[in-house]
Amino acid sequence: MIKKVAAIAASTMLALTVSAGTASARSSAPAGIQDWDNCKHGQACLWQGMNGLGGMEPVPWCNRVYNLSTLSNRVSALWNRTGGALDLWDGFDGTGEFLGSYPAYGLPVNVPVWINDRTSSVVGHC
Ligand SMILES: [Ca+2]
Repeated sequence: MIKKVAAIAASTMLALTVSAGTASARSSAPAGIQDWDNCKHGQACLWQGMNGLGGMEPVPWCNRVYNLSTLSNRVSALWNRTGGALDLWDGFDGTGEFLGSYPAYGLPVNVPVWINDRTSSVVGHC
């Protein structure tokens, strides 16, 4: 039992180390690129985990309000590869607190800490 706990702790530490390394050196290191690249050009994608890890959900855009289901209150990273800005909202149907807007053809990013796990709907502009 103790060995199992130690192994889990060790693997968690490793995951955190790898994650932090990916965040700081993403532009030059290939690690994690395959996760971001699940999002295709022309899509706006949301991830449950930071650095493009975990469950991904592409969202519709072009003047669409889209309510998240499984990723509601779980979004930690996004990549807007569409031709319009992507707005994040705390509530459903583009209501509640406005959490931020991400420009067209932007970079893959982790959302700021203050909005982590808060997005419940998105509005993709044309
Ligand atoms: Ca929310």
